[in-house]
Amino acid sequence: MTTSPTVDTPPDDTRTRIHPFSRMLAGVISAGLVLAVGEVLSLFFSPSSSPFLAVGSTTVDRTPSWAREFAIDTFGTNDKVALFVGMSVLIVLISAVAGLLERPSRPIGSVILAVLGAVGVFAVTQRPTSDTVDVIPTVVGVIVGIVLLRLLTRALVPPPGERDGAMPRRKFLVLAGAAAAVAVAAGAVGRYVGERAAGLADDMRNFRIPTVPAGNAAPAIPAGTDIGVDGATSFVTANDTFYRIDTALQVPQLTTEEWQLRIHGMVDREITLSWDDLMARTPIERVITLTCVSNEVGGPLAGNATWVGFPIADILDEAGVQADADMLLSTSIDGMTIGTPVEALRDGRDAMLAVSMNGQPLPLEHGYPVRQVVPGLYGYVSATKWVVDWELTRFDQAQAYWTERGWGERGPIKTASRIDVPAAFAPVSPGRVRIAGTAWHQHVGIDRVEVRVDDGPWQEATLAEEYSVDTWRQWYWDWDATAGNHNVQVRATDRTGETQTEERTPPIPGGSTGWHTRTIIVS
Ligand SMILES: Nc1nc2c(c(=O)[nH]1)N[C@H]1C(S)=C(S)[C@@H](COP(=O)(O)O)O[C@H]1N2
Ligand SMILES: [Mo]
Repeated sequence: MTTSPTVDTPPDDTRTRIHPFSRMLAGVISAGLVLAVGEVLSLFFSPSSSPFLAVGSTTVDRTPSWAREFAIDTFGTNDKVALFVGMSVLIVLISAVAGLLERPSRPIGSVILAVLGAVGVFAVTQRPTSDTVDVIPTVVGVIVGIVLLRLLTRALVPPPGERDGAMPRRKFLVLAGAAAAVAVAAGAVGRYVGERAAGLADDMRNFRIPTVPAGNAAPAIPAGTDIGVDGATSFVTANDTFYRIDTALQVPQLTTEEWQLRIHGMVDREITLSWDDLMARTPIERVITLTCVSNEVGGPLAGNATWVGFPIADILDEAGVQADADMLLSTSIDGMTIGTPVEALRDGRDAMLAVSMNGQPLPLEHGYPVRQVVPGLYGYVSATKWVVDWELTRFDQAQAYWTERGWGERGPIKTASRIDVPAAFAPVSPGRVRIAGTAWHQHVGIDRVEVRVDDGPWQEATLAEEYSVDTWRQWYWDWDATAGNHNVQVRATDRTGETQTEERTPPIPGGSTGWHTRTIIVS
């Protein structure tokens, strides 16, 4: 025990000279909180925004080659571990000193933390892929850490008039304990989630699209499937503009190694497919247009892509579907359930477990590593992304997610057509105007598209070349526009001869109906 200060010794500095161990602890815990806050916030930015990792990576980048060789020689494949241990020891030492030097009236320790933070900020800016905003996790972490250090240091000062004992004060212990617990928990969560993301990035980088035998390749896409009108829907939709619809607040992160598909229920044999099992099968390649039941008349929720995957029917045959099973209830890793009529999966159409979209692994948002694609059914009854479970069951025994919420049970696609060009409110001059758009009725086909202006006679539009009945069909029609406001309308007729109904119905429960109308101002 040191000499006790007298009541009239004013500066807290003297009094905080007690409890050196507690003060060092305060410094270390504060530095830990800086790192933990940085780690957690980095999840919302990029991996290179984690201060600890950024300092580590920048150190590696800047290590002279003799030191690097020394490290590899000495630590072998543990060189990364050695680096992190070394960094941790250094941080503990520096922050212990920071804690020791911090005084309520002389924030030397805070300045040391700020300097450590500056090193972190510098390291983040040195990362090849970092943005300016990536320094935010470090900066916020340092501010939180300094606030904690100041609070802890102040908690060690006994109130005026009170003689301090040998034990750190209770307020300090509670605060330090809580902060340490928060730092450890946050740091662990941050590291875990961050590592998962890094593992997934690796998995996607190493992903090999299965080689499709020549006989299973999709026919080449003829140039005539595109109509070449600026602003009109292109035949193939790029992955990054493909519509995305799902209930996932956070995109599921599932590696090929973690993925498996369990097939059970009304089957003769339960099967669990691993990624390798799936890859051992023979893939097919198909061009298929996907559409969403929630699409309003004229809406954007449709896209067309080249998919590589594995026929669902063959897998079902291996499991042996029992005669009275009429529903495949598929479940995704995030718990979405989708009920698909077994008939649609076994009637010869190209229903597939897709693993690739337009020559790329499935993008994460579109179901990496495995999703279903079924021509002719809306997505909500067929296109399960991140699919991991198949139960063969019956429509009178099971209900899928959207059916429980009032949507139709089976979801066959309705014929749809839409005007893309001229765009809404686009300035149009009198004279020849090319009106263009797309139309679809997957697995049935589009035979005719008609356009009319101001309730005049229907005029037949020119159709693009048909790729297959499973894809949409683009169209255009040339109009001699006169000045004024005009209503242009479109309707399509499918291969069965049925023309779209004029009756407007909302998307729920079975998809919207009605003719798409666009007002065009010609002046
Ligand atoms: N796991 C999961 N799969 C899902 C959904 C979902 O919410 N979760 N939505 C479905 C719906 S409603 C549609 S229209 C399609 C959309 O697929 P996309 O986002 O790849 O365009 O995915 C289907 N698959
Ligand atoms: Mo959908």
